[in-house]
Amino acid sequence: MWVEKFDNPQKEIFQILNEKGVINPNFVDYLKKFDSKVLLKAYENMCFSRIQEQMQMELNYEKDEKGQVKLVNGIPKVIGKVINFLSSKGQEGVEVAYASCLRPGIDWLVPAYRNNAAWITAGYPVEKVIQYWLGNEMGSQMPKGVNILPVNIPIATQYSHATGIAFAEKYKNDKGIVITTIGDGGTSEGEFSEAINFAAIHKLAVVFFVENNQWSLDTPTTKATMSPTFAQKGTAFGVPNIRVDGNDFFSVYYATQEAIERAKKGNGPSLIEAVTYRQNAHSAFDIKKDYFSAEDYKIEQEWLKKDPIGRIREYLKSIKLWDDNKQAELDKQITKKVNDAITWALKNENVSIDEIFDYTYEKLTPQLIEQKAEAKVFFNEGEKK
Ligand SMILES: Cc1ncc(C[n+]2csc(CCOP(=O)(O)OP(=O)(O)O)c2C)c(N)n1
Ligand SMILES: [Mg+2]
Repeated sequence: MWVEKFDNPQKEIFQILNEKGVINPNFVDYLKKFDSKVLLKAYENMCFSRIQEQMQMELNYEKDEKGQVKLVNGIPKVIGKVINFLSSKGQEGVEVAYASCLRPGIDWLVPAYRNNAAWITAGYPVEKVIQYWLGNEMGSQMPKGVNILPVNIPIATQYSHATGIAFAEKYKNDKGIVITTIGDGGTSEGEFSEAINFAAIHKLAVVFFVENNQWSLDTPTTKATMSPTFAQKGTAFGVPNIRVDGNDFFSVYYATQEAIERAKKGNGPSLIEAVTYRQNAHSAFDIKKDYFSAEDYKIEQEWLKKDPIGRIREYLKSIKLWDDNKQAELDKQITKKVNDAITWALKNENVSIDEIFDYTYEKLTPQLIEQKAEAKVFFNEGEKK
């Protein structure tokens, strides 16, 4: 019976450099010719994102007199300095790879909320990223020419924004392509399907990513869908799709370039499922222990061996592009840059009361005028009487 034969031929995961450092024999030449500048920059971005995330997260922890993070039952004590943060640790391989393919000022990145590594790579200034997570929405204001949409909390709406931008690019005869990304859980939202379908019908230049990091908050992927893969969801919309190893920078980079070429020729969107792993808890306020079973912790150990940064570092060392001295120097530079960014963000942490009230309506309503005055008194921003 045809129904029983139903399966996805692409259940297999495309890899160029696997977790043991073995190169796919069909791609030996591809790696040999890979631009070392692009590769080193990508590696730096991965390291940057990981160090920055850790330093930023530490703003949220209470520390003792010696500067050590205070632990309660083995978990850092949170003080709530950061409104929230959703870490891309473990997903740097996929995020840096697709963001490295964007042409600054031409193409668009339409992210979700867990895309720090992609933001940094695509040119979101780190001090603005930190300012946003400290609670000042001015952090979402991109410098001119940086085509990144703000952090997007309502799941899947970014897919529609991406399709809309690609439609506008086509309408205006512009040349930008759009990369957007969603989590595995996000594929259950209606907008996931609506956006892909519309983009397929109009042959829009969008590359749709699914970052399958095995978890949707506390729900494992196995409970999120009955599809054998997320990639095959594209088949229903007539959209070419592939499942790649999201911890292998090269396979993601290669697949993205192919999808971009397709889009540039006017052949429409593609869907790439990057199979990866969320190494941190869901967010700055989430505790894995509350829902992880002993088996989940075991599986996690296996994933940690596939870490995207370690894998690329070993490869770079094997081709003599990297060593421990270079790493120490890079870590030092990143730490300094992040420290400077944190200092700036802390100085620019507070948004003014005017900013909060002034931009929804052209003219403030009488109620808002009253509320603004009250807020100014409450927050001591009013004129001193
Ligand atoms: C429309 C909408 N519904 C629910 C939520 C609450 N929520 C925040 S994160 C999350 C899980 C998402 O998991 P996934 O799509 O796999 O992304 P990940 O966090 O793993 O990157 C949910 C349900 C939300 N932000 N937006
Ligand atoms: Mg997920």
